[in-house]
Amino acid sequence: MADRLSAGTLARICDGVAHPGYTPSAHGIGIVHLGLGAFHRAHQAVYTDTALAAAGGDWRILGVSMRSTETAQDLAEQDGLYTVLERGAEGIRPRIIGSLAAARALRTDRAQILRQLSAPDTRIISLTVTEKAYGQDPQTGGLDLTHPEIAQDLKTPDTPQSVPGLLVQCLRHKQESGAGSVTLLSCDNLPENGQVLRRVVQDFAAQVAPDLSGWIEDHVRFPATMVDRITPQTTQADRDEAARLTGLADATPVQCEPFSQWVLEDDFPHGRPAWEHAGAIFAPDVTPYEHMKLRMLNGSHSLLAYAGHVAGLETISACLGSPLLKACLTRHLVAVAAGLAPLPGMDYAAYGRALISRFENPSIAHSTYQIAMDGSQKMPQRIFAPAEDARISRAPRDTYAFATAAWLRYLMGRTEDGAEYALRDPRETEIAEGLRGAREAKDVIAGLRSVPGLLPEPLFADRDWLAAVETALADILRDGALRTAERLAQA
Ligand code: CS2
Repeated sequence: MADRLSAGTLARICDGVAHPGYTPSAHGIGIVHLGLGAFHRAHQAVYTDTALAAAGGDWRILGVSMRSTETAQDLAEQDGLYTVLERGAEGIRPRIIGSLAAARALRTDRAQILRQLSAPDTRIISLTVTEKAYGQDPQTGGLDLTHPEIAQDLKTPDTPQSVPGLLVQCLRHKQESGAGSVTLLSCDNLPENGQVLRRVVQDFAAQVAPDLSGWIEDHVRFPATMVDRITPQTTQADRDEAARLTGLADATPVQCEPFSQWVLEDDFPHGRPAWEHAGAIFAPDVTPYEHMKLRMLNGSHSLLAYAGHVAGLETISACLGSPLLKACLTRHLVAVAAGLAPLPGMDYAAYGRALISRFENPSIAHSTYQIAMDGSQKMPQRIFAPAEDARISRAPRDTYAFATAAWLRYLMGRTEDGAEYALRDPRETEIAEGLRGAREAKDVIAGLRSVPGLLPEPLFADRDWLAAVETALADILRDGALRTAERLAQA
């Protein structure tokens, strides 16, 4: 059995394994990060590790698990150290990351977390909490006051469970103690994620502390970001590989692709790590990058995940192994790129080709079922927004209709082989009710249109769109997702 990775054992790491090029404990905490999942640890924490090695600073991270306690516990036992396994064509490159100073779970360490969140040293609070954690009402864009967690937090604002609730509690403390301003940095896959965060925080504050609104306007920044790195869930194989390659056992390594991208608005009045040393791009307007990434990468992911999952394809690389789906994906990327505003220096066709080879990476097993999760929160920005743009500009929409039909087919909860699965969507109860008894495409669509805000107007009020989705869904139900994809690719 290998020794456990920790500050005390780090010196015993196998020769040649990359590890912090600085003394981690010499750097104080400047960031609290909410959402200690694999993505944060494969992305922002790696950028921060590189920045600390290159330029120093008190910018280590306190990582907070909003729900589970396991990851925080595992990381605490490893003094915050963990292994990133970069899986590329030339094999696996392990690297030990030192930017995480501590890891805590909201369920067990609330007081310590609140203290660090409210401390003057905490100049950045960053987030990767998934789309649904913002509690945004899809119809108004504001905070959904009926969201169960939000409704609960409004009654008990001193022990918040939700992200807006916790942030508002922290901002109140900062206001009362004169702890100064802070940057709230959303790193979730939402368009204009900074604005979304500002809105839900302000809406929550308006309910519990109306005098806080002005203070937030003056003291809190909400830069937008675009984040990208394919990071499948950690498996036992990753743990085994980490121990084999580094000589030290890691209970919670992360696996990811070599590619990584981060585009941010540079709005950090109290400084930030020198992330540019790790390749971060600071742009005055992140929106075109967000559109490109959400629509080309994430939209393609969702199309493949729904079509692939119902057809029995378990990973994105397996989907690309199907010439039918690959042709359909290639066509989708061309259509999406045609609808994007030009971005100086960016060649969308080349970006699309690179995406295909990233998706084909044979050493990354990225599960279609994982990506299929939370579709009600993902489809609007990934598929419906470009479809709506295409409606307005009268561009072809069949590829978006197919992706939508594949999602609706997924919502029926049974693969083409008849295997049942859980939808894993925050709106799954309403979806199941809407679908009760529906078998035919027409009834499925009508049933889901009765679920408020799930299928957005005016897109679904458009007869041509409705007919295209209905035809695609009827085809999928009759001939399967792959045959339907093939027909689309040949159109
Ligand atoms: C994926 C993303 O799970 C999903 O919905 O589309 O997590 C995707 O892998 C990342 O955004 C890549 O940067």
